[in-house]
Amino acid sequence: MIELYGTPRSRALRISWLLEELGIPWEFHYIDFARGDNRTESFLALNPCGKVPVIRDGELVLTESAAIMMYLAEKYGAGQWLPDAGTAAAARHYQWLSYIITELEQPLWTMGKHKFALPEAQRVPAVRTTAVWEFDKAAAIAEDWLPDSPFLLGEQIQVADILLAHTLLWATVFEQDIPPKLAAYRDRLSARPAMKKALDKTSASAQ
Ligand SMILES: N[C@@H](CCC(=O)N[C@@H](CS)C(=O)NCC(=O)O)C(=O)O
Repeated sequence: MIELYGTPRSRALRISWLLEELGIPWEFHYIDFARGDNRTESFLALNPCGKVPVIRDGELVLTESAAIMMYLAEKYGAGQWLPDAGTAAAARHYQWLSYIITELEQPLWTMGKHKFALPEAQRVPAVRTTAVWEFDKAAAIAEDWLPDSPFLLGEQIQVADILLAHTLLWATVFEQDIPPKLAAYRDRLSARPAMKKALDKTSASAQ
């Protein structure tokens, strides 16, 4: 049984969504930031950063959402969720993962940090204008790169699809304009039943 620590709509949603797609049993531990659950000694022992998501799989405790996704897909994906290692498709998949995290998520998170996540004294509101500009530039390129196939690498959904769709959902929460092809892709991916199941299950634990 995989244990997932997080809050329903944080980066933990990438993991809960993928867990539902993989169809493996998992248990959710709600980490309430307002209550300080991420600052307790027991949580900091799992992740000294005090951040979610964290998973536990037997002896293994793992942090960093992209690393967790890759691990779960490799171990439980039955060869369906990642391209074969060493192929051009795998290289393209790595390119997408890196682009999503460093070019799309980074400016979004900069917006979030300077709006609500950082302690008030550390927030610099003007940084948000730059982050919006950076996000728009990166999203325009992703829009050009988005293939006509159902998923990023063709006919088969891969880890990077969940990561991109989740990041685009975040962009929407942060009220960013999303170019039309990416918006349609986000809507199509997030309509998958696994996404709703993940949200329902984690939201029920957060009551
Ligand atoms: N690079 C990490 C970032 C994790 C992260 O920043 N998580 C946020 C929620 S989405 C968090 O736990 N924030 C709490 C805090 O910063 O105190 C990942 O991808 O997992």
